[in-house]
Amino acid sequence: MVVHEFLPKDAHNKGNVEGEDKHQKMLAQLQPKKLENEIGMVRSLEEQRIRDQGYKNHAFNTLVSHKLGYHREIPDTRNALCADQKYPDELPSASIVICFFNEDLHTLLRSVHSVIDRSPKKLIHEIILVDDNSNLDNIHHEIEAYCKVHLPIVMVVKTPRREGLIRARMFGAKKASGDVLVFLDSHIEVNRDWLQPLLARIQEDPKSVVTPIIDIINADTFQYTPSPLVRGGFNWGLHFKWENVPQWNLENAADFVKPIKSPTMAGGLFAMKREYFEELGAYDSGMNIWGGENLELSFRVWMCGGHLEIMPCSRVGHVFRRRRPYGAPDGEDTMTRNSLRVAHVWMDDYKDYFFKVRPDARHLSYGDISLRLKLRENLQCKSFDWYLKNVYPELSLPSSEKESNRLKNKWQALDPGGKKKFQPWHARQRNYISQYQIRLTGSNLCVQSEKDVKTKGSYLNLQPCLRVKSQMWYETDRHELVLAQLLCLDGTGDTPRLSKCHEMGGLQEWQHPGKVETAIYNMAAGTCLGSDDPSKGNRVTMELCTKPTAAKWDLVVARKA
Ligand code: LR7
Ligand code: MN
Repeated sequence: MVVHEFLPKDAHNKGNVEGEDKHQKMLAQLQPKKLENEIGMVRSLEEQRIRDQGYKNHAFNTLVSHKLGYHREIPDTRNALCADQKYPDELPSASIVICFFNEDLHTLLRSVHSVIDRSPKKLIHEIILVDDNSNLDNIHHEIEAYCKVHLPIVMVVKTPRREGLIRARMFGAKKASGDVLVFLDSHIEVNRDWLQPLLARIQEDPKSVVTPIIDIINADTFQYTPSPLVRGGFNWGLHFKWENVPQWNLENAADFVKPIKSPTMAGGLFAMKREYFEELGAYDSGMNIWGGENLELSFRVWMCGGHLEIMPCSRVGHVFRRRRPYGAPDGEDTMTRNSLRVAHVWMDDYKDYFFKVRPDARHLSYGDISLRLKLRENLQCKSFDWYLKNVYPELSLPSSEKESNRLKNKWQALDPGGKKKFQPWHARQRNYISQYQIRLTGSNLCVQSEKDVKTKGSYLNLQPCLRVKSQMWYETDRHELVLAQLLCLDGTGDTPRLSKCHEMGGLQEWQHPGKVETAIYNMAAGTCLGSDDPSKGNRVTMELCTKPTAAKWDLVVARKA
C-alpha cells in the first residue's frame, strides 16, 4: 500500500504501549551498521543505471535488493514474550499465495526464500506464485526456471491476461489444496516463527481471519524496522488507515501476544481457512487491478459471522514505496471504482457519507453488483449499522456539514487528483544534534539554497560563505540535514534539492565520516554530495563517491554571535 494512511501521531509514545515502545527503541539500535554504509554505495555508472531503472520499474532500490541476495538475516522484532509461546505440534497446512505483476526478481525470490527459511517445513503445503501477466523483461521465465531447479515446492502459474491483484489471488486460490490460504505481497520478508501463530489461531477458531504485524522494509535502503502494534481502520473516503489499539485491549504485558481484534486489514498479508474463503465468497471478481478489496473483505468477514484479528507474534516485513509503479491498463481509477462497489454492496445508507466526501464518485460506473448483493443475502449478513456499532464504535460520523467539508478537504489534500501521496509512517519529534555551514574544502564556498529557505524543490548552489540563514544546516539525530530548521536536503536524482522532511530516512539520510575534508554520503542514493562544473553556476550535485573528483567538505560549526 502506498502509505498515505499512517500511524496515529502518538503511536510510539502512548502510555499503553510503553513496554512495546522500549522494545522498539532497543531494536532500532540493533540495526546492522554495515547495511547503512556499504551496501547501497553506487560504485559505477552501470550500478547507477541499475538503480535508476529499478526505481522507475519498481519504485524501490533494486540495486540494494540485488546486493542483499536471496537470503539475509533480519532482526527478530517480536515482543520478548513471543519466544516462550508454544504452538500445537499438529497444525493445518498452508498454501502460500503470492501474486506479482512485474516484480523485481531478487526481491520476489527473497520473499519466497524467507518463507521457506523461516517456516517449519511440514506446515508448507505449497507456495503458489501467480504471475499476473507481467510484461517486463523476462521475469516469468527467470522465475519459472529458478523454481524448477531450486524450489520444487513452488508452483508458478500465469494468468492468461492481466487481471489485477484481486482476480489474480482468486486464480491462485483455485489452484490451492492446503488447509489454509496465506496471501502475501511479492516484496516481503517473513520474520521468525511468523506462520505458527496464524495457523494455530485458525485451528482454534476456523472463522478467524488473521494478519501478522506488518514491519517496514525501507524502499530506499531495505532496512528492516519494527512497526508498533496498531490496528486497521478506515475513513469516510474509504481509505484504509492505521490507528491505536484501544487501551483496554492492551492492559498488561501478556496482551501483546494475544489476538487483537481489528475492524479492517491492510489487505496484502493475511491467512484464512481455504474452505472459509470460498464459503464467504472469495473476493469480488468485479473489482479491478488494485484497491478496496481489503475493506470489502474486512466488512464481509465481520458482517457475515467471522472476525478479523492481528496476531502480534507473527511479523512480516513489507516494502513500503512512495508510489505504485504501475497503473491500470486503461488508466482507470480502480481504487474509486472498487470503493463504489464496496459502498453499494456493504454500506447501506452509510454510503451517503462516502459520497459526501467523494461527490465526484457519485456518477462513475462500477459495473454489475447483483451477484455480490445476492451473496450478502445468502450468507444472511448483518447490517453496516451493526458493524459500526459493534466492531468499530470508535469511528466518528461526520456529524455536520462543516465536518464533512473538513473531511472532504482533508481527503483532497491527501489525495489530489486520485494519485496517492506518500506520507510519513513514523511521526516523531525532530532532535537537532549540530548546526553548521557546509564548505567546499579549500574554498570559501558554502552550500546554499538557490531560492529562499522556504521554497520546496529549490536546488542548492555554492556561494561565498556568509552567516546567512540559507547556509545554516541543522543535523538531526536521524542524520537529516535541515536547512534553517525548515526543509530537508533530499538526495533525489542527480541534483539534490530541498524537500519537506518526511522523517523516513532514505534519500533524506546523510552520513559524513568526519567533519573536515569529509565526504557527505547519501545511503539511499548510494552517491555523495558533489559539485558540478562551475560554469553551470556551481550547482550542488550527486556524484559517485568513488570518483577521484568527488567533493570533500568541511562542516563549519556556526558559533553564536
Ligand atoms: O495488477 C496487479 N497485479 C498484481 O499481481 C497489481 C498488483 N499485483 C500484485 C503486486 O505485485 C503485489 O505483490 O499485488 C500485490 C499488491 O500490490 P502492491 O504491492 O502494489 O500494493 P500495496 O502494497 O501498495 O497495497 C496494499 O493494498 C492493496 C489494495 O488493493 C492490496 O491489498 C495490497 O496487498 C496491500 N499491501 C499490503 O497490505 C501490505 C502492507 C501495506 C500496508 C499498509
Ligand atoms: Mn505491496
